[in-house]
Amino acid sequence: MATGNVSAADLIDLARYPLGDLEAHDGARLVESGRCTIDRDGILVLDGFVTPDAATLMTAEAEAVAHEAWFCLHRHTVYQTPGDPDLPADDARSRLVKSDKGNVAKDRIPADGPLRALFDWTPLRSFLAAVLGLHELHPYGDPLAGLMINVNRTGETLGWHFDNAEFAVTLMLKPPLAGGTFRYLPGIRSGDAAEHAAVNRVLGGDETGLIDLAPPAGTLMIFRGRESLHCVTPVIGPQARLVGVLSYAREPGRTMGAQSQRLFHGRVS
Ligand SMILES: O=C(O)CCC(=O)C(=O)O
Ligand SMILES: [Fe+2]
Repeated sequence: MATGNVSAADLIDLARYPLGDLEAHDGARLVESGRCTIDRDGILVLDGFVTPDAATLMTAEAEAVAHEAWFCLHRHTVYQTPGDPDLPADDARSRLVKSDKGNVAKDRIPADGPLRALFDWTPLRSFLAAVLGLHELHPYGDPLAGLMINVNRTGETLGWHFDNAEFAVTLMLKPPLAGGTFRYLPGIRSGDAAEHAAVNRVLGGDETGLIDLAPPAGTLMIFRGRESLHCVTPVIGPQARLVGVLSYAREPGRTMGAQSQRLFHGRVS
């Protein structure tokens, strides 16, 4: 497979995931079952979404730019806020966790490479909108955060949190040798005391109901991250965990703002 100007249609296992024609029988069935799964579980895990050859290509691309990652240690509540000093220290809304944020920004990912081809591919957006029950989706307009590669090195972790975005799309590019597990507690965002109690239980170390995923390279995940508490456990071993993060929104031109860019990328676009 050539590396320059790749076509996304050549990257995806279209026999298994017929994204090219969602109106046709097989495409419609894929959408229907994907939608049911997301509605039930808050997550859709598509293993082998990209072909083994494409996964090899994408892993190599990610490894080649991983040194461009910006790293920062971020302390935050599960709601991704700095914490509220007026609340008791044991309140779910003020307890702090830490995240080792490391990511390669979109403008450091080759514009003619496979990850970018997948991100830009219109049928992928149509598929995501269909399984999420949304009218249409647009790629983030942010020149840094629209597409990223999350990099977690040994000992690094993403603390428990709810996403700000209503859903997240990730592609595993390189799993670590051990650790680096994506861990989540489905559907606890009730907005009331039950939610806060559930958050406190998880932060206190209670593992009841937690689901662990450690997928191989080439697995696509579509996740309602605003509804489910989730984290990435510490990476173990010398191999960094590399995950592509594809960001889309209901409206065109969504950006992050200079403050977030400075915090998560160390610069402003
Ligand atoms: O790296 C992952 O698998 C998930 C990352 C995540 O939860 C996030 O970036 O908000
Ligand atoms: Fe998240």
